[in-house]
Amino acid sequence: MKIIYDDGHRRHAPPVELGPGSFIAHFETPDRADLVLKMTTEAGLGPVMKPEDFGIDPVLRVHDKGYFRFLEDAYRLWKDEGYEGPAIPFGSAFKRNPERHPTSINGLVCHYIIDGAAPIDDGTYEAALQAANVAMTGLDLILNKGESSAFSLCRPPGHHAGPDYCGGYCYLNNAAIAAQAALDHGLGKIAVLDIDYHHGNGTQEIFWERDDVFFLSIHGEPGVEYPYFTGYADETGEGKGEGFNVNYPLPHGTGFDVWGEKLDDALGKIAGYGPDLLIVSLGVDTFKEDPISEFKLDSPDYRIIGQRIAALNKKTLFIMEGGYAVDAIGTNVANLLSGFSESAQN
Ligand code: Q9C
Ligand code: ZN
Repeated sequence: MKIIYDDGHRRHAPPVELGPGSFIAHFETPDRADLVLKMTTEAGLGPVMKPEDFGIDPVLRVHDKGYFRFLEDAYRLWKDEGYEGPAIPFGSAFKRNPERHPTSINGLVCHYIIDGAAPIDDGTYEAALQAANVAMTGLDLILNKGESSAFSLCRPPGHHAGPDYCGGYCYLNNAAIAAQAALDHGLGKIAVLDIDYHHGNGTQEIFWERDDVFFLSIHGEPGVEYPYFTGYADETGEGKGEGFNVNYPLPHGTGFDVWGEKLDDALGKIAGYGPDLLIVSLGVDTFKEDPISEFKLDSPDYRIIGQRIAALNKKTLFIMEGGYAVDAIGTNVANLLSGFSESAQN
């Protein structure tokens, strides 16, 4: 399985995020991607190739132009204002009117960044756009170059980014951008399976009223877990999208016995939908030793997850999302992709 990677992701390395009661070291570090690359290639996956440039058009099919321009300009405007450190909001525009845009940089930061875990630093825009290109390059391999699967080693991740906001370490929704591009290419139906520990609120929102993208997510209960506002089981989509959004919220402490049952249920629903392409939002923060998460999956479990996904026998694009126990993150991703590759029928 080809791996798409470029070390330009290192340009995004905010020193801090807002933790409870104080600033803390940013969990979403460059060495995450380095470890995933090391362990996947050592496991015999690859070859590794660089992303191609697909420009900003596929991004603007998913994201609001005003938001995208903000992402591009924010750090410069922030520095011009004389601030030290990355741009982090001190307020929330939770009652914002999308027709009204603040004009000051602080106003814009509070309008477009929904929480303290998406600092915008020097290089954030460039890295986020590159991650979207990493996703698009993986898609291109499947659509145009005869590959049946690919691993887009995106960093920063994307699934918390909505149409016009960033949050939770995410700036551009790499999985959503690839899904929309696949439809624009002519595919009819896409399934997005989100197995990151956190609910993929951004992907859910982007495709909420759509029946051509079926979104399924297994994650920590939003009552006690980030992002705290979506991920409940009764969120099923609206309009044409009714029934094409499925959430599996699970309590802290969930192990592979219960998690695996939800995976099987999700895979059964995906098989019934019959997508032309499966996109996996691949977070491994479900690992028992993840520093910010509360599920109890173990390293060998990831191989089984890969095997079960392979049994669907669909073209599959893996997009890297979260996972923070840096020593194990590489092993867990390598196990999942190895399990998939060993079991894949083509
Ligand atoms: N004390 C992803 O996994 N809250 N994002 C962190 C740390 C934000 C997770 C709290 C979690 C965002 C892509
Ligand atoms: Zn996560």
